[in-house]
Amino acid sequence: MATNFDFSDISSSNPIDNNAENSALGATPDKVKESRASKSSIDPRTYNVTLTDPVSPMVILFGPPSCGKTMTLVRLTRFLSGQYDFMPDQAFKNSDNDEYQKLCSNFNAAVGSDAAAQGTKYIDFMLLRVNDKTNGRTLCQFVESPGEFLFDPKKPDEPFPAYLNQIIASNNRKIWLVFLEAGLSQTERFDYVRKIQNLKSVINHRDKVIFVVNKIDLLATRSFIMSPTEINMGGLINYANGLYPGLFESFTRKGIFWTTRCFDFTAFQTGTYVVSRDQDGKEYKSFQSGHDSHPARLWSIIKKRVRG
Ligand SMILES: Nc1nc2c(ncn2[C@@H]2O[C@H](COP(=O)(O)OP(=O)(O)OP(=O)(O)O)[C@@H](O)[C@H]2O)c(=O)[nH]1
Ligand SMILES: [Mg+2]
Repeated sequence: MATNFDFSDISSSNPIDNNAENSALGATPDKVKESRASKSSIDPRTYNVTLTDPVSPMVILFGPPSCGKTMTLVRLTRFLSGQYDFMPDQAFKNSDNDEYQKLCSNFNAAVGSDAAAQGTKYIDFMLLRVNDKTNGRTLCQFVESPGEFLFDPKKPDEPFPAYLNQIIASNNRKIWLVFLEAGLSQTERFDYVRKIQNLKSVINHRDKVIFVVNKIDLLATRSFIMSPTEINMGGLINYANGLYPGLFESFTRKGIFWTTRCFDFTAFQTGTYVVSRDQDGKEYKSFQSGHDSHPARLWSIIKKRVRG
């Protein structure tokens, strides 16, 4: 996990995408430049957060480092920016935390930039309210944090961090977006299954779980894409079941004559990543959004679960 935001190296010379999506988000070079921040001194393992909204459902992104949690949030924010305002909650962390305040002020600019992938180092620990533009109401709140505090493959038995326990203990309804990563080794995947089962044992039985196979465009899962709008979900869930034995079974209820799956399952692609160089010849990862069908599919599941 990187806690510092080093957008500054690229922001001054890197052109901001000029598409409608980005301008809707207000991404200007100046705003991106403002997104500079110093290294954080917070230890999220013991850090206590402030949850100011005890009512709106929470959507918690859960997964190992680099599985694509932040970029999923970036992609959803871009996709939904016409309909919803994404408002970082300033009170989530200490109000005197400069870095977090800068992140809150400049979140939309960072999300709109083609260097957004670079900025995930910065957009890594936050609470984001999703407000309906028509009436200002908060539909849900996304919780985003570094994967190493959720499941660190090197320390699979680490207890959950303080902020996650606070969230678990809160009265808000919760929707867990659990990322499945084909890139983990077999041992890591087995450890991750145990971790998710551990999570299941501490969360409310009414909480919803959505399994998300991200990076569907990678070689291992590409064959399940029939067309940009059509995924072979049956094939993909069998494949994921083979990678993560016992996982779906723990979220399935069985009677003599019936079987009920207590989870949703979907595929996702945040976008494409191309290594580019800025005017100074410095390398950065340029991000272009993937097909809209991915955020549309995921959002329709989240919205359904948010509504109960
Ligand atoms: N091919 C491909 N790569 C992806 C996709 N989504 C994310 N990635 C890659 O994964 C990297 C990490 O994505 P992040 O969103 O920062 O991952 P994260 O889960 O937030 O990681 P931590 O914050 O460290 O826990 C990106 O920089 C991309 O290189 C995808 O849909 N397809
Ligand atoms: Mg992240």
